[in-house]
Amino acid sequence: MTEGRRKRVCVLISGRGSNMEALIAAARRPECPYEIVGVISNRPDAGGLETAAREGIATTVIDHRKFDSREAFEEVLHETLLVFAADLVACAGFMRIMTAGFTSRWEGRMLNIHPSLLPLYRGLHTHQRALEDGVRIHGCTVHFVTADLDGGPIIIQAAVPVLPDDTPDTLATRVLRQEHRIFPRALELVASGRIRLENGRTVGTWTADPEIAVVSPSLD
Ligand code: NHR
Ligand code: GAR
Repeated sequence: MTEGRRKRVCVLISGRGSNMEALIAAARRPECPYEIVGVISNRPDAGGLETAAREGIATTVIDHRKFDSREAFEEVLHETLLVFAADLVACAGFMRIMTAGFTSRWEGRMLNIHPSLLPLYRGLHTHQRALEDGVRIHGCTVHFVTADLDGGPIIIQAAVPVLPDDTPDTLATRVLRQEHRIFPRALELVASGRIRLENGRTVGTWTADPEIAVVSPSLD
């Protein structure tokens, strides 16, 4: 990845693609260190495909059901990423578990947005599980993708309160607003080289306001 030019990003989706839209919106700023060069969906009916096409971004469908194995699907996925000359891969609601063979080829260059404060609630149905546990703070995480499902090194997190009348849907909506803020930021940090994966850890420089806290329930 040479310095100076914008890093080429491919976005992997399986559905609606609202996180993909947030990444596209951030990339419109001239100072953004990345550009979205392609969107790949494993589902032909993913709503995000239309949105991407409307934005003038190249889209490709790789229907996993047409392959005999995960490896055969991933081989075509890998080749497609090479055709797009992707520097970085952003998994934005991408719902296929990837094998170690594939993740190792993109290690340090592939990010995922996950709807929980990892390492809590890896996997699926995160909002329902958080409500069942009665946690008062929930959130989302962007991490590097490794073979360890939802276990790769963390890049950025955002926390939100859980409210008494929350359902999985209302909680998902609150978390999703924060996903749209932190995913573009994480991609910028990696694309600019400020943050990187090294020896299995996220290293680099970042700042955070040490006075900020999400307190739930409120103290007043
Ligand atoms: N693959 C690896 N190796 N590592 C990660 O960290 C990954 C990954 C693939 C996807 C996203 C993840 C999430 O953020 C992700 C992270 C799908 C499933 C799943 O069970 C689990 C976690 C995630 C995504 N998928 C089913 C499967 O058999 C299919 C479910 C469906 O199609 O609806 O692949 O939560
Ligand atoms: C997002 O909430 C994302 O965090 C989650 O799916 C939603 C996709 O929404 N990802 C996973 O659950 C990965 N297993 P989007 O398509 O509108 O971005």
